[in-house]
Amino acid sequence: MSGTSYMEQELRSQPETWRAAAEIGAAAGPLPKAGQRVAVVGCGTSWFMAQSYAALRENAGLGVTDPFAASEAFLGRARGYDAVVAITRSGTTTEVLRVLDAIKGRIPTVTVLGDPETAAVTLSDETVALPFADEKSVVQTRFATTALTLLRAHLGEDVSRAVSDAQEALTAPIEREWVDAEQFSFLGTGWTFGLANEAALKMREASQSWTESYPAMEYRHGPIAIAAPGRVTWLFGQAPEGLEADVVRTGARFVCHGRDPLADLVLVQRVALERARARGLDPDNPRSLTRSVMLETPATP
Ligand code: F1P
Repeated sequence: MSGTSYMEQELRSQPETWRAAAEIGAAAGPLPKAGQRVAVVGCGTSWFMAQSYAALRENAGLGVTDPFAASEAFLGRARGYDAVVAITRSGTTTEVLRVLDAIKGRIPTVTVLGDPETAAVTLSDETVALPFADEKSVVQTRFATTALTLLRAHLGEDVSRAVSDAQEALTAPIEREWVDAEQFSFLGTGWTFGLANEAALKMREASQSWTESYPAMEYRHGPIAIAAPGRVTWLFGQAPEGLEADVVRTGARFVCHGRDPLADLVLVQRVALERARARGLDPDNPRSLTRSVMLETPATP
């Protein structure tokens, strides 16, 4: 691989696209208001961003927020949702379109998307388009993190430290041990659990690596059995008491940085790229993956 893959160009633009999204998010827009009961849906990377947003919104006391994989969304009347947020880079993912179609006219929807010329726009009541964060690489990096930055800003967070930490994460050294490691377990708590899921998916998609992800406090309940020399346990955010010592005892490498956790995900994206290069893989065209999953059946069964 040359050093000019789309994935590399796109991931390097994140501080800029985050800044732009923060401005949009901070302005009043169609995103859910404080107090509304919200469901958030997406697939793959977009589902994991939904998980992070939901935890942030709930923890900020802004209202019930439930994340769902679009294919497993429970949006029945009894749940009383005031709004559904859909996240999709492509705007063409079948499961997301099916959800939008099924609840049209019943629950107000707002879709955060990369491509505004797609079916998701016609099926949504409102949209927030981030075309400047859309991507050519199949493997998503900047759209996902830019969408989450938009949502963080909309929740009232000051994301300026995240932006400067992302800048720093673009030049932080990548350790040889991370490129060569046999296995990664990514951990998080609260909103960083979604980031852990996304980090694990990124490594699988871009570099066919063996990765797992768990809520940090679940790790000792079985998954730590996988930790061993030559393997890495990477934690986003604050380490629960005693966890580092427990991991170090296994001989696995424990990694936990002080930068904003979303910026730490940028470093993992770079590690995924390096691992792809080391294995002669093209991260822009990963095995068995396409830009979006478009199933043959129409939106309405
Ligand atoms: C969602 C998604 C990607 C995944 C794969 C298939 O796309 O699941 O996260 O990497 O390429 O599509 P989207 O709905 O955000 O466009």
